[in-house]
Amino acid sequence: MGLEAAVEAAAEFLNKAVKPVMVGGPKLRVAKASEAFVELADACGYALAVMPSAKGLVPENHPHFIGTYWGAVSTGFCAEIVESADAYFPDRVMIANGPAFGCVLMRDFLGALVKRLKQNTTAYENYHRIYVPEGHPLKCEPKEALRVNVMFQHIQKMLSSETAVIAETGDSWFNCQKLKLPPGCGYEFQMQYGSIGWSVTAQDVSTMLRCGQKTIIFLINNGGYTIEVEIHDGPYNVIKNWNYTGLVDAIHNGEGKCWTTKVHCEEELIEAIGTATGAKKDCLCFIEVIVHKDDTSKELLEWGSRVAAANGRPPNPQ
Ligand SMILES: Cc1ncc(C[n+]2csc(CCOP(=O)(O)OP(=O)(O)O)c2C)c(N)n1
Ligand SMILES: [Mg+2]
Repeated sequence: MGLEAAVEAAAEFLNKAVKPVMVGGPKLRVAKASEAFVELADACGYALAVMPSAKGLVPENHPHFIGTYWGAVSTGFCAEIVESADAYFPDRVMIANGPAFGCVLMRDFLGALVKRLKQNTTAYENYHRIYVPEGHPLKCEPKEALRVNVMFQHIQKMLSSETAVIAETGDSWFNCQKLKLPPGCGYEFQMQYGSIGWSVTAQDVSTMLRCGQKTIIFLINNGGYTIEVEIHDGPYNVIKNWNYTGLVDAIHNGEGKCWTTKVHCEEELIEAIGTATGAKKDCLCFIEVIVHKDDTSKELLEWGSRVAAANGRPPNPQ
């Protein structure tokens, strides 16, 4: 009865909306509701966005997919559509500011709505109208110092249904969010705590070698805590440079299959990826990518200045 009442109220509300949008969140994973979410999107035709922490749970090749909704650092044209929508699916069944319905499973709720919503493609059509495709980085000069956006073009080409991206905290947050995931490509991202090192630690490298894992690790050596630089800079953001490939070689110590290299330019990166996916594909491959200390994504600059402003506010009176 709870489900029926929730579906009834939601259908009535959404069928009156002018340009509703669906934004998938990370609870789709625990609710095992990704499929029901897509079936509903197919049935109602709403524009489909994803939260950064839910990347990988919503298919990016869906015909109505409009990108990642992340406030000011959303993918192009996505925030404008989401923020101009007049109806959203909330994370529990609460209709506008009105009644809330308990004891409803997300999967059941989405599945039941499939039969009740009228088609409404307005938000997607608006997105499609205003969308201008992204530019691509300029070609590199021979032996030019490697730029991060050039590197990510090559990582993009490595992705398939056989791969999963594990995005570390730092500027990789933003660069990995911009990857277009092909169907079936996994994605892991740590948003709530943003704990650095969560994606890989020295201990993990040792365990990966012991277990014969064939992970490819890109260590982006930009000489510092760049994400922190963009929030608040100080000498503590410069880190002592280690011989990172030497560190992995020491962990390897002749036991297990391991290959390491350092790259400085696009030519070396292409060669390293060729080796990691070819001759050394049965190894754990560790590629240290050396880039300029100020080579950041534009999203980090935008996000960093907003976090700095929020941190600099006087405290709220209690
Ligand atoms: C365990 C932990 N310590 C400290 C922080 C604060 N912090 C967030 S990002 C960051 C720096 C990340 O630097 P790096 O891994 O080099 O990535 P970059 O920003 O340079 O791409 C720090 C110190 C954190 N989030 N978690
Ligand atoms: Mg760094």
